[in-house]
Amino acid sequence: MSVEPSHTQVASNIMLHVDCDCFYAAVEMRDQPELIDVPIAIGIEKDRRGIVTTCNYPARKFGIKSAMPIAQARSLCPQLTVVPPRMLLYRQISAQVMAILRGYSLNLEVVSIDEAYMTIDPNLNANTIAQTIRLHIWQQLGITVSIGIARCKFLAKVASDWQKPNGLFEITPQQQDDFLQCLPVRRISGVGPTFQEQLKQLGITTCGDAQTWSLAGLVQKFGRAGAMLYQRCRGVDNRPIVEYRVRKSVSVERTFAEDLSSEAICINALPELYAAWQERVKRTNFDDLSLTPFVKIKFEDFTQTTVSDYTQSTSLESFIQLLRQALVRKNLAVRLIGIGAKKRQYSADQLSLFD
Ligand code: TTP
Ligand code: MG
Repeated sequence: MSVEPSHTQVASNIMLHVDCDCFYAAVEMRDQPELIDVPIAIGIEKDRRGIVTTCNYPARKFGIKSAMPIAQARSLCPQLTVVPPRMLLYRQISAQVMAILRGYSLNLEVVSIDEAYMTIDPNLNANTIAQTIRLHIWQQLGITVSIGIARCKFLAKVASDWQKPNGLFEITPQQQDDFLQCLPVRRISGVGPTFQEQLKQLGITTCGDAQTWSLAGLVQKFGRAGAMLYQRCRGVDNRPIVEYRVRKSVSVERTFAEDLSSEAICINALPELYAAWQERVKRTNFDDLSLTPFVKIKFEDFTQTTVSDYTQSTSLESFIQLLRQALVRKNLAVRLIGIGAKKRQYSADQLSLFD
């Protein structure tokens, strides 16, 4: 059966990806303008193990990044100003950003504290709307956002990053093919360092390179990830806007000032983490019976491992048992312990019972 293209077909919606620029740092610079032109990082420096949550663009020039130990950031930039985070304020501003966005489209998906996808009517001028949104957020909240415009989520996200900070970039349907030819595959979310390396071995570094591969070839090499790559490198991404996300896990973690050097010391650290985790669970709608507990540890060499067991309950004893299993995987001191629980996976049939 052949399918004739329909000329009356309604053009699909235009996708916008909105992402605040150096979000936590932007809020601090707004409130303390003397920080605008100096390198700053947001984090807690009270012990040697603090981590950079984010940093402003002057700090990025020194190579400082999110998730880097503050000590390392300081060695890259001795004059770095470290500002403690004000999470409550960031959450409030995040809610205000999202409220502004909802004024422009009700089809909105909040992806993280500073990022959302939204669709707009194809008959409207996306560029004008995006500029209006950027100005609106700047005037009302005093922070800048970057916006990407494209025909799907993946390209809209690439586009919002393209001219960061304070940028606006559109990939029009006419430009899309040329844009993809040169786009590095590492820009596709899901193509991490290991996958990138495997692709490089095959001579694939850009989406254009990947397009020369057949679906069967990519699937044979990489399974589902190969099928995803086949689609994305052609600009195909049918993921819709998901307005309400269901929280799938609740966890807490702690990086210790000194590495924990024995099993007993690690176990001693658990009750405090467990209490913090229970507090967090109380604030969500998690039902104890549907949870699978897990423990994550990061060793002194920065490798990490996670153990979970759906047959276990979420009692402190269960977490201790999981922690023991994780610890035997490497004979190294422990830098970080995280505990948490995730919702059990149900089949589609079972899920419909809860609609
Ligand atoms: P991002 O949007 O990833 O980063 P950003 O807004 O700071 O910078 P960019 O201009 O590149 O978008 O994350 C949003 C916020 O989430 C960030 O301001 C701080 C927080 N965050 C962490 O706490 N830890 C992390 O590892 C990352 C990546 C972000
Ligand atoms: Mg951001």
